[in-house]
Amino acid sequence: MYKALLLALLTTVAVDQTTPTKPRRIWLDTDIMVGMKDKTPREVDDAVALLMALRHADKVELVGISTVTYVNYGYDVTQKLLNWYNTPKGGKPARPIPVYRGSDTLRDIGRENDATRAMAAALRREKMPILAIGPMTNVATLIKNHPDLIPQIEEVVVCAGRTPGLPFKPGLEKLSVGDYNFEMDPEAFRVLFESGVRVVLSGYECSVYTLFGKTDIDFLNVSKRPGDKWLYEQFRPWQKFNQELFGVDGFVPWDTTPLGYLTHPEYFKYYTDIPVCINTRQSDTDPAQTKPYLEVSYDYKDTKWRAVYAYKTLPGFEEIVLDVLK
Ligand SMILES: [Ca+2]
Repeated sequence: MYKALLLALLTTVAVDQTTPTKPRRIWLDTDIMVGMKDKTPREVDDAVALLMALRHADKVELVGISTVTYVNYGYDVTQKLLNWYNTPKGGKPARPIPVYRGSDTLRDIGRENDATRAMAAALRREKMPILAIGPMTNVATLIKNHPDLIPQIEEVVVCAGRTPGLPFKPGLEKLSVGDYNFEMDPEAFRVLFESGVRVVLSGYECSVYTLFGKTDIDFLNVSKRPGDKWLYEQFRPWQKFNQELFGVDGFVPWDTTPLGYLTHPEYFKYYTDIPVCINTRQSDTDPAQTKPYLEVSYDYKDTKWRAVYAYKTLPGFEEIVLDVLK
């Protein structure tokens, strides 16, 4: 009996080794701004997500990359990172990944750009998911101008959304921050949800306890690998700026959880088929104003919008993210 079981296990292992699963082909739409010169350091998480996608090329294959906001800077810095990190693997030459500029203003849903044209062309060739880790403007234009392609979009995986009343207070909870990708272009999210395409929300709630601390990036500073030193010089000021704002010397790599849904879905807890609403009330970042909130709850009865909502990552996911830079 025992022998038979062991044999069965060995057979299973042998089968698994001979049938490697093919990477899922995905489109990446990003507001990457790592290293952009400004009054303060700028967000670095899109860069970590890009590197994580390249690192896990056995799980996801980037068909194309498009930029949204700061599109010229985003285009240049993406090319720079691809030159450093999209390198030959296992003797195979790196497949070039095309990069396209999208909406710069976020006020132009419906106006075609290089990104939306390229996304439409790619979707005409094959079905795939869109990983959209910035504001949703490019995706909304794609949906609005090419409704025939909606069935080709397997799902849109987004870094946004919250459960009702959840404050966004990273670190020592000293300061509220907005739901940036949503608040930059709420109308684009309306277009997305109205289209009926499958939407996965993986934002603040499931990302906030993943942290790149100082010691997690120290090795970049002494690495001989091209690119690492440059990354260190962008990441370290961002960590210090986070300490000023939120009291913790480190940064949350927000955009890695929507990517993680595609690379390591088993590490997430989800609410599936959960109703979604946009609710307007007093702003938690500027109490003199009102603002829209993108919220999910099974209590919402008067909405047709639905999503998969990732609310938690399991132990082990943080290790996977921290390993990306090593
Ligand atoms: Ca982003």
